[in-house]
Amino acid sequence: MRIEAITLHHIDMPLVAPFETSFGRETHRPCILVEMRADGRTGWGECVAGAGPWYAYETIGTAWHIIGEFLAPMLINQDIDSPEAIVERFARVRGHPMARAAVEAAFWDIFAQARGVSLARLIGATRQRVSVGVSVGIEPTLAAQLERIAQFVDAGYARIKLKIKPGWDVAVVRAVRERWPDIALQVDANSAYTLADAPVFRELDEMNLLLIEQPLHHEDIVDHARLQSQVQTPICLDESIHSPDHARWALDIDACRVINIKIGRVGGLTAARQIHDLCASRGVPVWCGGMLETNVGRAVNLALAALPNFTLPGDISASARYYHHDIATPDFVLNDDSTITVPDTPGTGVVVLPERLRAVQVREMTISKG
Ligand code: OSB
Ligand code: MG
Repeated sequence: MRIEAITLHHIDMPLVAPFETSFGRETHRPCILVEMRADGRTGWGECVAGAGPWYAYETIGTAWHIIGEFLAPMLINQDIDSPEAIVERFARVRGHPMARAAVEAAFWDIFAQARGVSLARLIGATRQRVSVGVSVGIEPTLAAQLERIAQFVDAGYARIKLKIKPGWDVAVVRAVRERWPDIALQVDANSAYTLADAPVFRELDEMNLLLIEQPLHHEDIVDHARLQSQVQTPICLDESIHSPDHARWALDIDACRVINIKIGRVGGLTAARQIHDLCASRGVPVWCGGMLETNVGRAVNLALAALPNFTLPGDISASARYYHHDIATPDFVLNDDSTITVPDTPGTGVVVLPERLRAVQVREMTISKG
């Protein structure tokens, strides 16, 4: 397939409700959509880099630069016949996984369309519906936090993830456990603690949590291994895992017993699938993380989460939990059994709506030959 043009769309989407983590509070989510044209087909990929370098060092600005100046020019007017060929061409790029992943995703969309199959089927998905939960942001008061969780439980989410930070942890989790003694519950610290906080995690260890996500430094695996040796609850790494090698290193030293796989953070769907396979071979469960994606990114997350070793519920909530008017259709809805149905039409299974896109677009740039 000859890649003719790549257009970047920087958009800014107002969230249905503010989302607060240990690194900050967000009311809007900007992202870059990558539109790729090849052989008369159009594929779309979503870049999950944020407004600022808080969750990761990549931002809208760095991704715009890296895709526009380096990644897109490596592909324009080239014959690319598989996603692996893209991975090979990008292999000499250090870092910038979110930028690489977005371009690779756009190609996967075209590649699946050309074969007339859904992305999920193409990558080896084994289920039609995937179990999902909801990642609940930090609220200003405990009462508001409990109310917010109650809304999601009432909406049918069977797994709740609480964001924690120093001063907003044990007491909050205890209150949630008292109100919902049996609900599947996990916490995510987004790197807000150090090993000196081990006593906090020993207390959380008594609260029947599915896992404790990324308690320590975003680049650390050594201290995570030390903490894992002190608690029974599985530690799950998010921020620390940027590639299949990172996953292997972390598992080799027992730094975690679960991995949150995010396609953007690990540099693409190919790498995400490799981490899935590695974890499966070692009996380590994985789940699909989320980055408040639009339906473009969510569709790819659903295809990934349909692979067999995604045995824990993903952070893939219904479209309406994020945006009033998504830029792509159809919207994803929550089924009665806290699952979301995996798209089964050719490609990623979603279609971008040009007028919706225009309404939220900040800037646009096309890279093409001549
Ligand atoms: O740590 O998993 C995280 C959103 C932005 C950045 C980091 C994280 C998150 C989430 C949101 O938890 C999950 C979702 O998309 O529903
Ligand atoms: Mg996380």
